[in-house]
Amino acid sequence: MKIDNQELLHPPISARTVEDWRNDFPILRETVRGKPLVYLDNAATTQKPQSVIDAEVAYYTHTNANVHRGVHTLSQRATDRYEGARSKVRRFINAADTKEIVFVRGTTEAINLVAQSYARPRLTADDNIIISAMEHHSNIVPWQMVCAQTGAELRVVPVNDAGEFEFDVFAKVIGPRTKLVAVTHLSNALGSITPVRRIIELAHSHGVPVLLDGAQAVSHLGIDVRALDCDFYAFSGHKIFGPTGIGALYGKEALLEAMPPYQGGGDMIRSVTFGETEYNDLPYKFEAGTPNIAGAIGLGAALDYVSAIGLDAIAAHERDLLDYATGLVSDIPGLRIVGTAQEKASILSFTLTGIHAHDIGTILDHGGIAIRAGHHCAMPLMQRFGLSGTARASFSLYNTRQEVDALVAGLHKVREMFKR
Ligand code: C6P
Repeated sequence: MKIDNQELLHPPISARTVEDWRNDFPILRETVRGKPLVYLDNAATTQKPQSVIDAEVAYYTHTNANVHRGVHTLSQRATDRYEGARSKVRRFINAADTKEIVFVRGTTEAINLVAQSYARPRLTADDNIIISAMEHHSNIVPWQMVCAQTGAELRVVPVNDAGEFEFDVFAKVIGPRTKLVAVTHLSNALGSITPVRRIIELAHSHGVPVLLDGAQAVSHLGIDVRALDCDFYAFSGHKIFGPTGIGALYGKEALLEAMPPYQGGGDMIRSVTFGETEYNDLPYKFEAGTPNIAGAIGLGAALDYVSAIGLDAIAAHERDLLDYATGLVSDIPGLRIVGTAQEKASILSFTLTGIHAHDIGTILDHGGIAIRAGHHCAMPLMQRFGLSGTARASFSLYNTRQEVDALVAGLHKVREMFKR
């Protein structure tokens, strides 16, 4: 099948049901240990609709060539598709220009890029960077590294017992020597939504730019980088139904323009002699080497898919699942929900008294139910709650109330097994 226009693959979705959405995802027909797969590990990675799989296959079947290099037809086609994907990312997050969209491997690489290219040249031993206590390691370690390189201080805004960002502390911690604020938009371990508008407003009143880690938020909350007025926004394609190994860094043009390249190599140059190199324009200055062309095209297809359904419809469905699951698990003796923020989305993290999270995950897997168990790459946050880890169910558009029922039945079974 030749696929030229992904938009044609999905009819307007308002009239479609969750059952239709499920049919778009072939992996949901898999069985695990003889049971229908119940996939509740969407915060780790989402499954891929057929249109994304088809887009990658179509690219390799009909278009594969390197980009920005060839005069031949295939190379021009590949370049058009790759740059078309960049336009889709721009539209999806409402950036002003495609110059502001840098393709990267994912959120992790995007944050490392900003740490090394924006922060490092600006930091001295008198400066500081602010993060929060609920950051993923990807939004902690790059800042620790750059602080070690420059002598700058890493300041951490605490979260309260519900897992909410302590804004009042933030207002005290930010100061004249703060060079950057980097916070998650939606916590992967708690589901808390960070008050990013207030954070950005306050940071900007101090002249401090803000990076948002949008790894989780991108598939649950509508992102409008211009309305948010954030300075950098990082996300991964695989968490929004796209392929692994591709993501995007949004940066305001003036900031990106002033930053040196992150890596050197082909495509990021305009001219090279042994004496010196003139760098390419944005965003290519930050895309050294052959990029993940198929991945970018797959990401474009994923964003088409989400846009056709509409994030409002997705969020409403996920809200229903989260409320339904929260109500049911609250009746399970010994179950404690970790993360009870007022503003929350799509993630249910919990512990069961006397039962290790890995045991919960393993027993549920025997029933075909996939959740994540452990520290969720947020070890300092686990320490804040005095835990080694939690069990985490995370919902997506294709999950159903029946699947939540299966999870709850599985948790009752876990308790029974540990009673003996
Ligand atoms: N969280 C989870 O199970 P990468 O690996 O670069 O695509 O994304 C890293 C990352 C950064 N920030 C947040 C808030 C995240 O949730 C993640 C990835 C997965 O929670 C895998 S550890």
